[in-house]
Amino acid sequence: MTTLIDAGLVADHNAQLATRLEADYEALGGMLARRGQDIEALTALAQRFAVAVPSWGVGTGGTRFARFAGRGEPRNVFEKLDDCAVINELTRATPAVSPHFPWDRPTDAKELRQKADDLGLAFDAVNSNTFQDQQNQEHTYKYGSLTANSSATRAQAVKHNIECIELGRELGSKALTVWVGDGANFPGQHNLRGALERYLDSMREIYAALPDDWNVFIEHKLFEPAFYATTIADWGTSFACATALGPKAKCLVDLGHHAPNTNIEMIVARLAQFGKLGGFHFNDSKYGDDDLDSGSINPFQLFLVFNELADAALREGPAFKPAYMLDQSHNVTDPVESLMNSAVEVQRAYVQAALVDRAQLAELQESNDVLLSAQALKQAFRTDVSPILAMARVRSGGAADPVACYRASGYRDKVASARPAKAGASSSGIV
Ligand SMILES: [Mn+2]
Repeated sequence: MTTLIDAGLVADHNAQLATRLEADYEALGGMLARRGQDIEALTALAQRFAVAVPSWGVGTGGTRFARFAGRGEPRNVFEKLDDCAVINELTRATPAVSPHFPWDRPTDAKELRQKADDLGLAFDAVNSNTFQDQQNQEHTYKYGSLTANSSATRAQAVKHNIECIELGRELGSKALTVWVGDGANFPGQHNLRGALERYLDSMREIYAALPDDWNVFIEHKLFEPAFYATTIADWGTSFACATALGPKAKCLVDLGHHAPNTNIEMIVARLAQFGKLGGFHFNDSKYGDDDLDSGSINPFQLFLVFNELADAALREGPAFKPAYMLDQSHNVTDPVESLMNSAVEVQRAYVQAALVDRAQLAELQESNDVLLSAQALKQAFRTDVSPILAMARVRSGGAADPVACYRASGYRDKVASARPAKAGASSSGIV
């Protein structure tokens, strides 16, 4: 197995912070014990947490106005995997990568899987792409892909998705995420109902190609690039389609793909209740599909999502396993740093949600004690679980402070010289 950050450097880094971390951990442990909670159990829980990194997230992102390249950006999927491995080595919370085709299409899938194995990484859901045209593509997606009026275009889009399943199989993935930008920019541009009927017809063909142990995740998004009517715009449409397709079809919740102020945790509760919560694309937003770092704008919302997930896990048992993935665009930060921080922020929300005494909360709700019910959640959210997260990382072989350790490693400088800039090579996307 290859490690990209020197184990001795990580050990020295952790040794330097050990006294401080142990003191903080002991103090937090004492406070939690007075609340009847066992810090060791919470640390073990944190160690089991995992969120997948998007392959496209390690390149610098951009907007429709411009993209400002970063230093040492990965130029191909192998270099993307290296960056993903660094994130996992230091956080020990991101053991899987979610690849995107055709951006990450390998010439040899076996070689790519071996490379991932060697770095201690696995592959999570594969993502198809019919929202842009590829070189030498016969039919354009300008007017839609899975919903296109042209049957030849639809067939091409279906075929691409089936190829993604085949590639995913070779990589050990178990799910396909489908997001389409299909829709209309003008009233009258297309038939609203007809477009969704065509979508379902196309998806039925993709669904039929799924192996027995696979799922397909339907990702909805309110708007962009279709600014008048997006075909799969909301969780209701996603739920209706997943239901129409069958048990292997589930809904994917991207936190940025909702109208402002939407109660996302309630959507999570609904989808979990009806067995259709497939997974997440975690990120944060202020206005729309901003793809900002998880927890950077509204950490309370992230906590409330995990509060619903903790409730669902209690009700559904071990079978309840939604896929956790990050989906972000890092335009002004080092993507490795942003992804490490983001993984930790999602893990933080997961641990904070575990602090809620669910039996006590149920009693407070039962007796209509509104104030103390709300306070029970707030107390968990306000608890700084950073020492638990740091201890979990150290015990799993990661870094007490991943960003500090990463900077000390000089990894970015090393890849900046090893990977000279190559125009248009990053294939960073915002989905
Ligand atoms: Mn997404």
